[in-house]
Amino acid sequence: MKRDAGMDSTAWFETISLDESDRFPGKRSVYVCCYEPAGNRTLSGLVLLESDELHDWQHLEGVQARIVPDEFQMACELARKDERFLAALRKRGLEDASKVLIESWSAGNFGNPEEQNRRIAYGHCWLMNDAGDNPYARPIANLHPVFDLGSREIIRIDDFGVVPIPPDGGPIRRQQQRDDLTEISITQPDGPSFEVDGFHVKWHDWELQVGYAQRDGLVLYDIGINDNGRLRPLMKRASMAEMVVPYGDPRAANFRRNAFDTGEYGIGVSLDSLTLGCDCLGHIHYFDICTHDWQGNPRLINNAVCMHEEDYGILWKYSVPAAQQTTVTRSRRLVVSSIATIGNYVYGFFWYFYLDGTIGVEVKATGIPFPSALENGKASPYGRHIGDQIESHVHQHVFSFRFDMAVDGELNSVSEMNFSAAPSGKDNPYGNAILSEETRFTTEQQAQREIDARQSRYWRVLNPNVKNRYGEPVAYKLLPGANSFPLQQADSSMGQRAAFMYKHLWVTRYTADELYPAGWFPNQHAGGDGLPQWTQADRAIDNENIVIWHTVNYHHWPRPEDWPVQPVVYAGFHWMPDGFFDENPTMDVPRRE
Ligand SMILES: [Cu+2]
Repeated sequence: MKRDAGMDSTAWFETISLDESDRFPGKRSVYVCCYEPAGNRTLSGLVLLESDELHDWQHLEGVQARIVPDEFQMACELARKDERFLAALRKRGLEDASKVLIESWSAGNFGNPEEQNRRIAYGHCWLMNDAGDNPYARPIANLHPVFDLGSREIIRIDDFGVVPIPPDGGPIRRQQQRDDLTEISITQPDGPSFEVDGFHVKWHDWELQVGYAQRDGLVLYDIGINDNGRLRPLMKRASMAEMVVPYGDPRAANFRRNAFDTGEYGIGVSLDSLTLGCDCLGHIHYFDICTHDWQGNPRLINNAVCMHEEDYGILWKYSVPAAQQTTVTRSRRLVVSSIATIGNYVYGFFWYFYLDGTIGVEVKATGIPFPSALENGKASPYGRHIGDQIESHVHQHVFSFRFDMAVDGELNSVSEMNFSAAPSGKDNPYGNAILSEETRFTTEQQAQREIDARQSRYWRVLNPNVKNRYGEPVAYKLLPGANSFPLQQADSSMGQRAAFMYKHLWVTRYTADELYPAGWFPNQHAGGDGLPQWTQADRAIDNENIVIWHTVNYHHWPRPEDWPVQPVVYAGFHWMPDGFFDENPTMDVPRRE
């Protein structure tokens, strides 16, 4: 394959994955992306599996493939042998480079001429703790080897001055563990309520297909719900399509930290193998995922996706006091999840399907917050003192979720709901009137919107061609959860590269290859690709095949309680039926009296 594609033997595979381009309908084809170090070339194309033919194979000028795990390892080893780096370590009293972890983070694009037309990665360094269970325990501030991952060399060492290395805070794994928490075991004596056929899942009224992409990680296809014997589609494809974590410290090289974990590294390649009783509890169905290593050989991730049912408290309840009668039903949800470890951080991506037609989307963030060393014994204005001589800087975790919608069919529309207090006056004599306003979007540029809690704002995806019992178009609403606003200047390098984060809602007309909101190749990209570029066409989106993009921003001002390991924090939102059904669809759920 490498020879046919005009590459030398050093070329490695960034991605071999399902081709979702519609280029060859009805045929099995895969998308392939390679990087050839010798020529610093990124190449991509499609391979037809039956005939082994290569199509659209091209060298992508000025583009850098994602950074793969092997490059992390290679860069770490390069630095440990580099005389300039070892000298910088000695300046800090460090003799043993094997105890130093060097991670090659994406470098961004800040216009540095020395970094143009090369495959640059920016190093961050830590000294491991003596117990060996925290490689990030002791940050080595201000020391950054700058790598050319293509030519496999260190082009320079950025050293902004010695900062004392924080003391060893001891092991994370404490010897003394409490014994007053009794065991919780979850059993389903009759087995689970779901049926699995390969990757196809049926549960309650729900049907969906579990899928995978190397960038997105978990992808759900063909989500639909059975309603009186009719399978009603909702979404053709749903995934977390991009995420970026910009940090807010402008000093030394700290402005560099803004990883696009999806587009620059890949959530899918970083999925954990999950363990029963640890990651998941109850009656679990695991899906194994087959991906590949950088030589193109298959690599199996066992237990990459976990699926199970969870009791979720009460579903609905009412009482008739006169008859001394109370009726309650129990809620439960189907949970489909995966967890990715990317360097110091760990992200869980959880999809919840509820009996009442609600879909919950939740990110669980944990791991080790990025630690830096205190310079003068005090936290900087951009960080918070969270450990002995350790601060962690303010940052945001910004996620872009992509939904190829199909609410009761392919043609959908989108509207925005806003609520406001009516002005006092003749029509509002008691000052209590609440006005509702629904605005339907007709083109892409109208549909770039922000959250607004003051107006209880949410968005509806409706199908104008299908009406409910009351003559309204059937709809699902996108209800934002806790969210935030980006605090990077929009004209900054970071702001332009992650322009998607300035709007919480984007709507685009479906185009097969528009999968990633910061473009296909964000690594070292100068910015402007993806959503801002596509939506310049301002395509029609009313009663069209449309895609919804929702941005979730988790603002993180670290706490002492986030050290040495951060308890899970949550960010997410819900899709809820909103006139999709004619009444509460759970009236047949067994009641308890
Ligand atoms: Cu954080």
